[in-house]
Amino acid sequence: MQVTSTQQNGLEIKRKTAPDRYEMPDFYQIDDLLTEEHKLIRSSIRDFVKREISPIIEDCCEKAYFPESIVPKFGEIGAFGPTIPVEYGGGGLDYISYGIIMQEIERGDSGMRSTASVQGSLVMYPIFKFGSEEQKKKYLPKLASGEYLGCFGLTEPDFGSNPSGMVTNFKDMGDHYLLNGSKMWISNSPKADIAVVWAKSEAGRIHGLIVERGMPGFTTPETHGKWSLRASATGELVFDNVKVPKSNLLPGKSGLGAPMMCLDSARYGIAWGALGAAMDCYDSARRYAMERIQFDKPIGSFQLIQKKLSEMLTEITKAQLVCWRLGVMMNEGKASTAQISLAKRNSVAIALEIAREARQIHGGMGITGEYPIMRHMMNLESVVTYEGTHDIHLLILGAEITGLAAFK
Ligand code: TGC
Ligand code: FAD
Repeated sequence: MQVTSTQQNGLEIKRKTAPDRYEMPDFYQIDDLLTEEHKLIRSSIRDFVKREISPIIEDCCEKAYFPESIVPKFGEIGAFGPTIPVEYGGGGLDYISYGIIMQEIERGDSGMRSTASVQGSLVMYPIFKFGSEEQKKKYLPKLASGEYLGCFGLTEPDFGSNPSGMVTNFKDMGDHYLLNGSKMWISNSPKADIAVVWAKSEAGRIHGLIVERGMPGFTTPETHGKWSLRASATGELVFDNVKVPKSNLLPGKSGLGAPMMCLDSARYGIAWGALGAAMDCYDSARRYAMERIQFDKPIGSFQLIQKKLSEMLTEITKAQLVCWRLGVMMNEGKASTAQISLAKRNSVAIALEIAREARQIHGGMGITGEYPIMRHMMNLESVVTYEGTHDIHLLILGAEITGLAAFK
């Protein structure tokens, strides 16, 4: 394999020239359920990932480096806000297209998908859904093109699974709001131009506010030492008497339901995305099983390896059908939060299990950056926790089944 290098922000980033040989499994011919436009979108995003992400991603993860230059490129290929109407710079596409885009990007890397899904579902979506016309015109086209990068601040140091307890708050000062508090574990925060921040009013009601980089008292310290999502920039949002113009409050909806609606959209994207990571692990394991010779035979000829591959394909096929059907319901506007929880929880759980089995099939090579397995596995440890943990989604389903919420 040949390796060349480029300088990015003073850091040497290596670019592998070995081809990315990914082929997607489609055992139940789910392609027949897609339109020509869906397939065209998929092939263009797949080409982009093979060209722009696969050659650098292992090195970026090794160096814990967020390749910021990907942001305008995501804008160019329409990865930001695919479902937002064209008049605001979005793609005007359906939810299946959105799912496909997230799947192809996360096939490359979960951290890269985080960058895209936070921008689309957690920054552009709330501005589109709850913002004033002036806010939509001001921010959405710049977010769609990648001129602006955004982040979403819901989680706080003491309030993760229980966001309704948040303490970040704002006071009405007559001609502006005064924002205080902090958010933690925020994807994109160290590089973001704007943050959609959820905070309580003096009446204790949750509202969304758009906070811009450069507002005095607003800082975004980076979180270091992550062994997961290493190519994604994660950080805090700290508000120390930040003066936020009144025109930056999202007027359309208040209460926890507003950020939860954004999470419905983002969790849907993750259901497709994590499946992309699972398919990349399966594809690599299948190929390795046919190429690796032990006891004078390809290891793929042994029953135990075939069992692993067969079980992987079974879970992938089931999850593909769940995601596709959920996409159809999203398009019809009838997918419920619990239906989305089932898909997010299932895709991430099967992806983690497939990554672990694929790691075994690759033997010792599976722990190296020659193959994508360990990187996907470590990334998925974040994906199983963010946007609602594995157990929180189980409880959302439990509440749907019984009518009894077991959170508190
Ligand atoms: P609960 O009493 O159930 O609800 C409070 C109010 O919110 C409303 N609501 C919804 N409305 C619309 N859509 C939804 N999906 C809604 N879910 C809830 C609900 O109707 C109620 O309204 P109202 O008017 O009656 O007050 O709330 P709870 O406090 O009991 O909490 C429920 C729980 C635990 C399910 C929920 O809070 C939860 O999902 N917790 C997990 C938190 C989470 O997912 N955080 C994600 C942070 S963002 C992130 O991780 C980004 S990672 C990005 C990346 O890099 O990809
Ligand atoms: P906790 O809520 O403290 O949970 C700890 C454990 O307790 C979990 O196993 C959980 O399932 C369990 N638990 C909690 N409550 C219950 C209960 N009622 N019943 C049973 N078990 C329970 N947040 C944002 O707002 N924006 C972002 O962009 C963002 N990006 C992130 C990026 C990364 C890399 C990570 C790791 C997190 C990110 N998050 C973000 C935060 C993420 O959403 C939270 O980590 C997640 O919601 C869980 O909160 P917590 O970490 O505080 O865990």
